[in-house]
Amino acid sequence: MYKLVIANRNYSSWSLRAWLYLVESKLEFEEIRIPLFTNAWQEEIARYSPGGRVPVLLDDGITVWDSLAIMEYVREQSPNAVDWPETAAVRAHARSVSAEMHSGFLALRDELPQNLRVRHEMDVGQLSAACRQQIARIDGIWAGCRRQYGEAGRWLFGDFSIADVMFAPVALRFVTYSIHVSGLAREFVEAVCALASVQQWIEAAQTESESLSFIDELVPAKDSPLTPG
Ligand SMILES: N[C@@H](CCC(=O)N[C@@H](CS)C(=O)NCC(=O)O)C(=O)O
Repeated sequence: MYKLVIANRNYSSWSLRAWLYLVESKLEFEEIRIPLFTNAWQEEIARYSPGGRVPVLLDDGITVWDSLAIMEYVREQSPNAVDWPETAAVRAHARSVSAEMHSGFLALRDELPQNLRVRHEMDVGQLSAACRQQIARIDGIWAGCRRQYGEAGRWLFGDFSIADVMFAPVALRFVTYSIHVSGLAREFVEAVCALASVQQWIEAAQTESESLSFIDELVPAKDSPLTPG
């Protein structure tokens, strides 16, 4: 059985992606949870991954780290796992926006960190220009996908795909910080929030006792010690 190493549900968006992928793929796995940035964090995570970050997937002597590598590995192993869209052109589109998410939106990730337990009326004017531009870009990606593929289903590319997993935590950040998106983009936020697995993750996040003050108090990113992502 797979083992998945994750961090705090409340704060760790990359953990959420790998977990959501396995759950929506209906695969069984055991969870190993290591809270971020405790005294034991570095020593604990080093036991599982040379990269020192979560998520990490352990499969019978094989270690896979990094969310996208985990999803690619699992989809190769399991024919029924959540996949990319079927058509080459749509798949290329889904891969492009997913790669854009995986490697980008750094200002947004810094300034609007995942914090599922709270609601914060963010004054968008206080965000950096880069962050505001990234919010607009994400709105454009989601709205564009819904416009193009909305008739095929409720997700970005019709059926639920790896692209939805990549963007799901961003939808939740927009809820946490009351970030407004356009009507079509809103459909994606609503679809993510309605997912039973996402609700299950959020409920579990609410029972966690750890608190990362630099996120809870919204300390500017340059002053925060490490990046929960
Ligand atoms: N590109 C990685 C990012 C993983 C990542 O940044 N994880 C954060 C938690 S959400 C982490 O482990 N941070 C620990 C640290 O910065 O030391 C992925 O896709 O898995």
